[in-house]
Amino acid sequence: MLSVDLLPEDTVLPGYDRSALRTRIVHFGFGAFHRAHQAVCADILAAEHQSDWGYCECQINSGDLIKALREQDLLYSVTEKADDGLHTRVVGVIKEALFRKEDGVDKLIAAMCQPDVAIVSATVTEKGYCYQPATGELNLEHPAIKHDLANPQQPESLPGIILAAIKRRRELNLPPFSVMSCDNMPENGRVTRNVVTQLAGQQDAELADYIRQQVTFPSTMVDRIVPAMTEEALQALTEKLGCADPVGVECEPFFQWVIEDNFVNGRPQWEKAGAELVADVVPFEEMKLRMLNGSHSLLAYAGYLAGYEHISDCMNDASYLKAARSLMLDEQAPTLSTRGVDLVAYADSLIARYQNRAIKHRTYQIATDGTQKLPQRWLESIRWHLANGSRFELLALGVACWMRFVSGVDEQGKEIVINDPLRAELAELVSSSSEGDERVAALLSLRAVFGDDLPDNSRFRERVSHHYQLLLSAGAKEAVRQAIG
Ligand code: NAI
Ligand code: CS2
Repeated sequence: MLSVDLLPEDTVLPGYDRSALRTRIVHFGFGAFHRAHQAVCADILAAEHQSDWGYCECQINSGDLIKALREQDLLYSVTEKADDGLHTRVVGVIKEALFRKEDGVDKLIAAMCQPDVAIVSATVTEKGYCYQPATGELNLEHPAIKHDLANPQQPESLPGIILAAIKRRRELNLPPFSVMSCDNMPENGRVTRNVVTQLAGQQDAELADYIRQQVTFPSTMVDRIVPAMTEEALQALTEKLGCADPVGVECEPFFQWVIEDNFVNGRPQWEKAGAELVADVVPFEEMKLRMLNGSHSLLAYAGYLAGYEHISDCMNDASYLKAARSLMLDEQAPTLSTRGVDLVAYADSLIARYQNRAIKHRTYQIATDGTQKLPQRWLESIRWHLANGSRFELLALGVACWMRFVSGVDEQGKEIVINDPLRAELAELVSSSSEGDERVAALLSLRAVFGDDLPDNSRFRERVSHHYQLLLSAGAKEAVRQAIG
């Protein structure tokens, strides 16, 4: 358990009066990323700018971290790691912590109905929104959505729980809150608005209208590499801190947060802690999702297949480094609406971040949930190239590597455990197709991912098949080498 007295002397502790904080933000998804990003920003505001914006942290599924957090006075540590050293702070802005399975969903809804609450935010991974990745619309066939339509008082999906709180606040004559997604989706505010209003529309058209008119869903671009903590990383952290911190996280020093300034009920002065408040987040999101996350996914699938465990291991292979940079600059940058940003400098800064060997970011972690990630990271850019007649060899290689990965057997014949909400559909497509072109055609038929256009596009299919065949015959390292020409 975290014990503040045992921590190294240079640890930054919450030196402010924690009792002066109020629960003004309810956050869903107390994962590694939130702990090292939005919560740190709030902590800086409390420590340096007398902010009273405190958090209620909520977990919809698992509760272990919430239990551990409660045992250590709602405190945890964040350690920034660069090649040349460490920097630890203890975050003190959490006022409450709840999880549905123990506390019950009523408590989560009640937390959002406290008069002081002005913002509900989320980092629940892309799949938590129960949407169709290809369209950004609510997936009415999603089991949790089906459950919530049948049991609107006892919801279990993020859209259902937020909807119940909006409805309750309205009945209580309380002002609405803003709903802010901090997940890696394009126009994450629009996606969140879609799923919440579409779910409302299935039950109560008037409530759906109220949401459209009264609730805002600001979009955000979020960036900080925060790898999942492994047993080994937690053990090493214990040695560094002088005590265990099961809620502790490690991350890179880099931090970026671009927020659409569209809040109905006030917001913290995030700009004082380094965030950028803008009118339109789309150009920032596109740049980050395609250049950073797009290259991450290529390195994740091609790297995993080649036996590279971490992103920094991929950077030791000159072909992989070149492939990542070329994907960013030759295949993603031309598709962007971003203006006034030096994209070459941006690409170089991304490569430098990937080379941080102190950050153990597993390729397997980034390779999870591919069906939820491919559209925004690669497929929109591929559509752009198809329309413009330009080359997209590395993007096509990425799709082929994903197909090879979800086929479930690595280059040494070992099983790959697939972690993806469409795992069952993927397994069915793989087991009912023979290896080679038939497998490519089968996986392309997944319209929830590839939409209605790409499966029938012969140029796209041909380039993916080409790389897929090469992966089968020569392996990932050779396929990457050939793709960079
Ligand atoms: P994590 O695995 O540590 O946490 C995921 C969180 O989502 C957990 O709180 C989990 O309970 C919750 N969750 C998962 N499925 C859910 C569902 N169906 N319904 C409700 N809640 C669900 O992952 P981490 O690192 O915190 O990342 C979360 C998301 O944050 C990513 O998917 C991404 O969108 C975003 N992000 C992550 C970054 C990173 O480097 N880790 C950086 C930038 C954004
Ligand atoms: C990664 C991201 O897990 C993934 O899919 O690409 O979480 C990445 O680390 C962040 O977006 C960096 O900000």
